[in-house]
Amino acid sequence: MKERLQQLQQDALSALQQAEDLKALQDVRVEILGKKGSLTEVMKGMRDLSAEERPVVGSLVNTLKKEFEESFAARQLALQQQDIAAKLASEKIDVTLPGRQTATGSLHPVTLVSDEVVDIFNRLGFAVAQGPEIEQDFYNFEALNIPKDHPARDMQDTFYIGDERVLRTHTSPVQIRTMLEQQPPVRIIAPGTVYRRDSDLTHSPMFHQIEGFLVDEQVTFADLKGTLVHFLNEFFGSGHKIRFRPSFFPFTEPSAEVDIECVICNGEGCRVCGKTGWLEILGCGMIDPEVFASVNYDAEKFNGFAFGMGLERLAMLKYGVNDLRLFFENDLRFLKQF
Ligand code: 2NM
Repeated sequence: MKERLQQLQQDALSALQQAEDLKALQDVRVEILGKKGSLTEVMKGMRDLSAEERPVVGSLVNTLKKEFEESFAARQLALQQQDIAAKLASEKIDVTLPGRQTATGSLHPVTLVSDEVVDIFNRLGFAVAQGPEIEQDFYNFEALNIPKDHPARDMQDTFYIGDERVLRTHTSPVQIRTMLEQQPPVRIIAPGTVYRRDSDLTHSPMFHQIEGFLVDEQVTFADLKGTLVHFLNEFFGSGHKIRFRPSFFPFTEPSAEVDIECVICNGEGCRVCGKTGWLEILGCGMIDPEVFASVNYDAEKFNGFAFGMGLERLAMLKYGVNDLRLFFENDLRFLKQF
């Protein structure tokens, strides 16, 4: 009996050692100590033993059982640690690997140029103003001293929405709205999308403008000149000659167009400047008293200047883009370069 038990124990302990995982280990335990386990069967059989044998076998069974439990616990711990080690090894990450690049997108070149122009004028005390793209005839034309028979009002040039409303053809209606809401002194810069019925290699029916104006007492053409020369030196870098040519706009008097020495060929003459050495860059002038009358400003007390320019044109010159259509096609190979 004693030998049989010792053999059983030896087999049980070696089965524990051979169990490869926790499940197999548990199976060994059931085989030995389960309801029909081999040691359990021995304990059941103790009934049939004699009174002298029973305590001897009982004590031996208890010792063996304790030994088995200890062995089991040790093996269990070893297998658990083995599991944790395997898990740690398989889940190991190299924190020094570079992260995955996320696609962040970038700003459109027209936005970049708009932001830069706004920034320059912000530093001069101009605030940004915006207005609707669908505009009433009054704000887009009437208040700007553009008469009823003016060619700019023609169906050929302007997108009409009914009789009274248009897609704004410039951002000047923003200035009218501002003047109707605020008394001088005012300094405003208005970037935005505008629309004209024009579509060819060098014209898009939707494009972008930035216009600005200043109204105060005692504003002179010298203030206009100083402001715009400062702007052009900031935007294109100083060192380019700048000239003011007389011009005409219904909403300014006197009016001028401003040219800058070609920033591509430095005045030598090239394709971009049409061999003239000069680039037309903006329009400007002293705000016409008729405009002040439309917004109920006292033209005897106040005067001011205004200016406007095309953002696509600025972007073409700044970034050396030679085809206007690139700004509207949204080809990522183009946009990714900014
Ligand atoms: C230009 C050229 C000259 C202009 C005038 C006004 C307003 F509303 F104050 F009268 N806003 N913008 C203006 C003047 C715009 O763009 C070529």
